[in-house]
Amino acid sequence: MTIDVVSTNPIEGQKPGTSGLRKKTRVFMEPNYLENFVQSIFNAIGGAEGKTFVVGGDGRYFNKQAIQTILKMAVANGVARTIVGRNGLLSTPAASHLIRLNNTDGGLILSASHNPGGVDEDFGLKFNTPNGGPAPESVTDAMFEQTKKLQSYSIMSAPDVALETIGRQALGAMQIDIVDPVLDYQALMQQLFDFDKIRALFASGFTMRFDAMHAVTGPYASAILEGELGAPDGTVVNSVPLEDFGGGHPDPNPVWAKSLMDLMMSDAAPDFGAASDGDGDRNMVVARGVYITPSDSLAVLAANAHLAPGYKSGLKGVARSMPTSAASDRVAEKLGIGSYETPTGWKFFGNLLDAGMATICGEESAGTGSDHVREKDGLWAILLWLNTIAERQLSAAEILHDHWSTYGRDYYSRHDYEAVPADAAAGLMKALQSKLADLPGKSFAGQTVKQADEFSYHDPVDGSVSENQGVRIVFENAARAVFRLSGTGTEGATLRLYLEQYAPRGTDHLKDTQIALQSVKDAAVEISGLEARLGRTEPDVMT
Ligand code: VG1
Ligand code: CO
Repeated sequence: MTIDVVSTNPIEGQKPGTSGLRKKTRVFMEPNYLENFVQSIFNAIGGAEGKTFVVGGDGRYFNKQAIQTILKMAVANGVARTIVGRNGLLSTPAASHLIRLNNTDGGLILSASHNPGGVDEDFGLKFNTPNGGPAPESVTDAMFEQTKKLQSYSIMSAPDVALETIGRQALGAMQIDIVDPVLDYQALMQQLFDFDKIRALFASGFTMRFDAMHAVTGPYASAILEGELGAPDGTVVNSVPLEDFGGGHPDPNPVWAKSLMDLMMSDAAPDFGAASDGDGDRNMVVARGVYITPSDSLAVLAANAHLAPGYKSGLKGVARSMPTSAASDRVAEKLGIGSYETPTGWKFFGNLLDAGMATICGEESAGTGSDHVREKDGLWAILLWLNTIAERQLSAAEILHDHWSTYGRDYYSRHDYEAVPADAAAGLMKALQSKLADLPGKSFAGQTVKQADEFSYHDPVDGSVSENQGVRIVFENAARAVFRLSGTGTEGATLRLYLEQYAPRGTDHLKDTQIALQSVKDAAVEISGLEARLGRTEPDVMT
């Protein structure tokens, strides 16, 4: 029986951010809240009648209940077929792949990514379009408009679907296919990489630790690294997805993956370390004794991708988000291919990938990926590193040092000031914006401003314009500071300060990162009046 619920609690004005709608779990659990957003999605894409969608999430608290609601709403909205990961699990890149592989009309992905999970933590939902990528702004704007005028939603009252049983079942007139979350994704990785070479690498005694952070990539990493590639049992740790990710933030960075970092910096370090986030789209890679920044990882992967079978004909172009360092631009220049600078958020890479202008994309926030799907892909990046190590027969640290001696080093760090009052953060940005024109030529903490502006993106494919994408301050000596407000936080505001200093070929590449960035940080803090405005002297997280 389908019922139309008159919504007594419309989610008026809930705007999807960098990566869908993210809120406290309890907000999503409020009566009608999730339902209203799902109905807004269906309405915003011209209805769901006769369509096929992929549905799955990162397994966090409320994942399964939310999927039951989505399935009952899907059938009430006339959806013909849904493809659902067993037990409601799908990593974001695996969901993107299934959307493409099955020529579907898109997918609903349940995740708050790197944010913690649990009843008092975070939840999220986003819609991906038929190309497998996050909905572009035109679509998320349409969802937002729907949230403002929605009066009711449709849902079927029915018993819960058996999410644990692989195979086909029916819910009313809708077909539901429960699939193994790993199989198709694993087959795709096998096409892209030389599994025989990587298997031989492990067989020769190469050691690795992969920290799944109790999140969704555990089953993927266990099946691929230990099952298929012969890495010793125990290579993958924290491999069982938990609803609260074991109480941590499933954010693969030196702060939240500290035990992996400590191991990699110790005498007991294996040859290679890696981790991925809640929904499996981010990655951290660590060489023995050296943390590899995501910006450097993107550049190294772009420079070496042709060594893997899936990329042997070379890259068409490399794209990075604006706050990501210029390291990948240097590689694109040397390769003579296009390089693109987009706003933060994977959705902006979609058009470049679809148009065949870029093959590899990356963000400073530990996201790297390629045109194999339309999301960033943590395990993909780790496998490309392994393929590179196996081909070049060098350690990860040797590959990194060789990269720096070829291209120079872009020292890089992001400083996050979390949960600051939203008005203080907005005030800081506003004050900065109003003084940008006066900055060039002035000196702060020994750094002279060369150029200061606010980034706006003109999509070269569809001509759309995205304004207010962060403030950039470029200094005379190849340094840069970027200020941006996070679009994924759920508490107050998070100010991100991105710092970068280039050290050309032949100069010292072995400085401590924070020391190398001290003067650009001091200049950025002085220009923005950050300490007085936010009442903070130190960031909460430095990555
Ligand atoms: C952050 C990152 C951004 C990333 C986004 C989603 O956004 O900075 O690079 O695309 O998270 O990542 P923000 O607006 O908080 O800076 V995740 O792994 O959703 O999927
Ligand atoms: Co993620």
